[in-house]
Amino acid sequence: MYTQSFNVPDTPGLRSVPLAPSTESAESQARFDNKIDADGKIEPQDWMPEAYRKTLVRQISQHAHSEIVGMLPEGNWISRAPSLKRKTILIAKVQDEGGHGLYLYSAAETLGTSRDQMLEGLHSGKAKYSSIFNYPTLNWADLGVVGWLVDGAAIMNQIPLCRCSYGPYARAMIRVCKEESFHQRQGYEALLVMMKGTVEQKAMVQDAVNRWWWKCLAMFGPPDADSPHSAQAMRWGIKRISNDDLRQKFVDATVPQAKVLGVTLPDPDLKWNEERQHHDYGQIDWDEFWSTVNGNGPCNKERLATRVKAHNDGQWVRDAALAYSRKRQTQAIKEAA
Ligand code: BYC
Repeated sequence: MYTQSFNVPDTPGLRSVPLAPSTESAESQARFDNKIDADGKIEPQDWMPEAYRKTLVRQISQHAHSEIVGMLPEGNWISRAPSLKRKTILIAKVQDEGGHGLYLYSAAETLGTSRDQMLEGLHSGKAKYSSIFNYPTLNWADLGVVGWLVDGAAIMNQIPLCRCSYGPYARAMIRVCKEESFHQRQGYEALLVMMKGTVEQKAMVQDAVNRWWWKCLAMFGPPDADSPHSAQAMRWGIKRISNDDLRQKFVDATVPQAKVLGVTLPDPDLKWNEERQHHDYGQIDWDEFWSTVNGNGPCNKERLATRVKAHNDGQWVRDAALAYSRKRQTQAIKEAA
């Protein structure tokens, strides 16, 4: 469905902006600009404008937080998966999300921000994470829909990030996308099985699709005209495709999948537009999106409280690891003396 070979043309849907002015030496700036213009990679040791660094730390750390918080709505279902096979798959998936968070924190650390600083941002509520994880997973059909639609939207957004101008982020995303592709397929397959089941099972799938569809469309971020970061991020080669263009690609890819599955996407305005060669779709409720992003969604408080508790409960592990590492160092010094 979505693979590494998914082809993403460079068709920026946004006006271009000049490179951000810098107070650093003109020579360093020119080297950076040339590399960006030549579609090269910026590496951690390279000079970069502070605004570029800041944008990357913001985006990569928020992405890492999303992966870690994203483990929660699915983790809730590990003990209630309907079969051993589904439980094994779900454990592997949740573990993968934890791994994605760790690659991404590591990528952000190469920009000079410590993991503790990033976690402080998450735990204090200052840093954002994806709006989608503030909604509840009410039953097993939700887990299938999270795989199909939430992971599907995530891949659509993340494949272009494999070509991001910052090397460590781009390389992390290649592995993340391979794993996400599996996640999306397993969700879709779980739904296909349910859709061959009883009337009640089919109704559960449709109900879950009804509840998640619009939230997934909002995952791509605000419309381009209201997206403060997009134009500059595209100029820097961080973002390759705009929020609205990715949303459109997702809608176009999902409509035929819904047909095969036998579910209706809950949008009376959804229809093929021959002239645009794309599907038209209805209005997203942006007030609801911003309310959720700003901390007032159905699960924001619960998600943060769970993360803070997990971090605090793990303090003894970090203390023990540090104590062990100090002991090893002391031993090594003694042996060398
Ligand atoms: N939720 O100017 P914009 C996953 C914020 S992981 C919350 O367009 P940008 C998965 C945005 O941060 C999914 N906030 O920003 C994991 C900004 O606020 P700040 C996560 C959102 O950065 C486990 C403001 O709105 N994926 O799927 O150019 C299991 C203005 O927006 C959202 C990533 O993080 C949102 N949905 O574009 C299963 C991918 N959208 O920072 C699945 C990497 C926007 O100024 N990130 N905001 O306070 C990106 O590609 C970009 O950061 C975004 C936003 C497209 C998300």
